[in-house]
Amino acid sequence: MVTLMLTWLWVGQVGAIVLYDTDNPLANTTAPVGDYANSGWAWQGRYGAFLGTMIGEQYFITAQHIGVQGSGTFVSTAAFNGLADVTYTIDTAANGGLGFWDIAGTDLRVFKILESFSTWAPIYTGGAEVGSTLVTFGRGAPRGAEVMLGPDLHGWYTTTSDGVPRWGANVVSQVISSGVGDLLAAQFNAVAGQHEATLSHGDSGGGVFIQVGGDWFLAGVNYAADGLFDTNNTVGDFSEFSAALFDRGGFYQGSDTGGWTFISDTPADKPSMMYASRISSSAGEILSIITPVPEPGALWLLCLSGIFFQRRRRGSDGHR
Ligand SMILES: [Ca+2]
Ligand SMILES: [Ca+2]
Repeated sequence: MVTLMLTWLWVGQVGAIVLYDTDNPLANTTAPVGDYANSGWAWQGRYGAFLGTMIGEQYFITAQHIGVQGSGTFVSTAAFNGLADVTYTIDTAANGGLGFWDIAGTDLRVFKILESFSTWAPIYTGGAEVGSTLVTFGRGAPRGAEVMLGPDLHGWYTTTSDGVPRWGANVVSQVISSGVGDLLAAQFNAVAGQHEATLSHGDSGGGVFIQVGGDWFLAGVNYAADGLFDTNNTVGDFSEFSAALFDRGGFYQGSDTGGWTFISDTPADKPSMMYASRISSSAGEILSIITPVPEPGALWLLCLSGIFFQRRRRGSDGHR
C-alpha cells in the first residue's frame, strides 16, 4: 500500500461526474446498460443535495463531509428504481439519538431509515480492488470549458453542480492511506469510448462499485478529486480553479492556504485522480452496524449446536 501524505491535502472536497467522452449534460443520466448493467444505479438514492447507497434493509451509506442534510429523507427516485419516487424517513433517534454512525477515521457515515428498503447493495469485503473496473454515481457538474496550455488540451473546468444523477466508469489504480482512512484512487485518463470519468462538485457521497464474479459490490463512497489548480503560485489573485485534468503537467496544484506544487509538463500525461473512501477497510465496522445482533438466547443455542457438532465429529473418528 502506497502512503502519500500530501495527496489528501491537495484534494478538493468536491464531488460531479465528468466524462472524457462528452460534455453533453444528458449523457449517462439513465440506468447503465451492457457491460455496466446492474452496477449499482438502482441502489442509489437522493440524500439532500447528494447521493447515498442502500446497504441494508434499513441502512444507507454516504459521505460525512457533506454534513447532515436538512431534508431528513432518503429518496429512491423513479430514475433509479424505474417505477416511482419512494421517500424514506431517516431515523433521527438512531445510535442513541445521534441520528447516524460515523466510521471512525474515515469520511464514511451510515444512516438508518424508519421503513424498509426492498433491495440493497452487497458491500465489498475483499482486497482486490486495484485493477478492477469501477462504476461511480454522483450529482455533480458536467464538464465545462476547455483547459488549454498553449495549443494543448489538458482537460476541462468543472462548474457548479447541476444536481442531476449521472454515472461514469474508470479503473481502480491504487489504494492510498490518508488522513481520512484508505482511499481507492483512479486516474482520469485520455481514453475514449469507455465512459472514462472523474468527480467534480456535488458527486460526494455517491457509490463506487466493482464487479466480482459477475456481481457488483459497493467498494467505495465518492470523497474527492485532485485540485485546486493554477497557472501561478501567486497567493490572493483568485486565479485558482477546479478542473478535471487528464494531464496536470504544466500546472500548479494545491491552494493558497496549503501551498502550491508545480507539476512539470512532460510528454507523458500526468492524470488527475478521483478518490473514494474504501469500504473494505471498514467492512467489519459497517457490518456490525447494519447486521442485527442475534438475541442472547439464539446466540447461546448456536454455540451449543456448534459444540454438539464438534463432539459428533470427534466421536465418529476413533483415532482422535
Ligand atoms: Ca482511468
Ligand atoms: Ca493564484
